[in-house]
Amino acid sequence: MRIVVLAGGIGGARFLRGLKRAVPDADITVIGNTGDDIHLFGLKVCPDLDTVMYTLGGGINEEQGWGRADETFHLKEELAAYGVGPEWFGLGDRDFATHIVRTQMIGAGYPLSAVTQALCDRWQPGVRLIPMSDDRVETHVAVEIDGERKAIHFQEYWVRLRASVPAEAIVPVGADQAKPAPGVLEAIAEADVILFPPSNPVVSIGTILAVPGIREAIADAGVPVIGLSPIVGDAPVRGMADKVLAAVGVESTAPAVAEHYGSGLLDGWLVDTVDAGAVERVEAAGIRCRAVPLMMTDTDATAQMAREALVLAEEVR
Ligand code: GDP
Ligand code: FO1
Ligand code: CA
Repeated sequence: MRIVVLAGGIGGARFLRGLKRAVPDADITVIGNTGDDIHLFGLKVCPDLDTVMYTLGGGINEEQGWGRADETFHLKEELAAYGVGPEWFGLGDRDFATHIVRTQMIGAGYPLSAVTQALCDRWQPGVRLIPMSDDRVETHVAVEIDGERKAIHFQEYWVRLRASVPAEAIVPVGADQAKPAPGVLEAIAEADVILFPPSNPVVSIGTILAVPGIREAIADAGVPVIGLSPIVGDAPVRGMADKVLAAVGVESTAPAVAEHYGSGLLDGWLVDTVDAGAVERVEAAGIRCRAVPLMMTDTDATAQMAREALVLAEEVR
């Protein structure tokens, strides 16, 4: 079975670990979000691609959900001693190596998709990980600080400000000019099923869908498209998705996120059992819906979520 998954960072990566356990023989292609990417200290950092690669490759810091296990921060401390920041973004020594290799290869002329493949040669994530685009896309957030409206990088909004001010708009800068990376449209066209894991609907999956051609390819693929809600009991399970959903005028509830994707894109939607009361509303929007446990407490529980998604796919096929 050929499965295509659109993934952000932690939510996408943890779901993929469960999916791999549920269907060990599946051919899984992951289309990764690169809107979170940031250039720091002259290096290109791709948080969501790295979170997927490290999580599936066994190198992730499990408690944190991002960055490397067994990490140290000597390099960051030495840079800070020179007064060189930003101090608010925690790049560790082990993680730095990934960004150095990536930046060096890009400087040598390799596209990000080829670089990602080379990095995955080491980590062996057991899926084909492709960035959504080789072109630079950077999510910016419009905020008002001290009466002044400005656009800041998504990481500054998320990590430095902890989403503490309202997001007035989310702009995937460069997305309109970006082309899907090689293999993205082909994987979608050849898929047997397409899954939206419980990733952020705005700044993870929304950014991938903003690359011209990807949304259309998914809608035209003619195979089941099934999503799993990242919102449980009217709040994100983790992170601050409510802040970015508000910016696009979507309430933080499981049915509202399904309606935001819409029946033109989604065929099926899984909500958590605590949101069972929302099933009817989702089905009224033309999207088949089931309520099942959606907490990724461990890989077995997550594998069960993946199985439920595949069962729903067969129901709508
Ligand atoms: P990020 O790029 O690291 O923010 O990760 P993603 O975009 O892939 O996923 C973030 C989303 O995962 C958040 O909106 C969370 O609500 C959601 N999430 C995290 N853990 C769980 C879980 O156990 N169950 C569900 N349903 N959603 C989760
Ligand atoms: N998230 C944080 O909350 N604080 C950090 O200092 C931080 C550093 C970091 C370094 C590398 C990396 O791959 C991810 C990192 N993240 C950090 C996570 C990440 O930037 C965000 O959680 C996601 O991009 C949100 O979607
Ligand atoms: Ca992310």
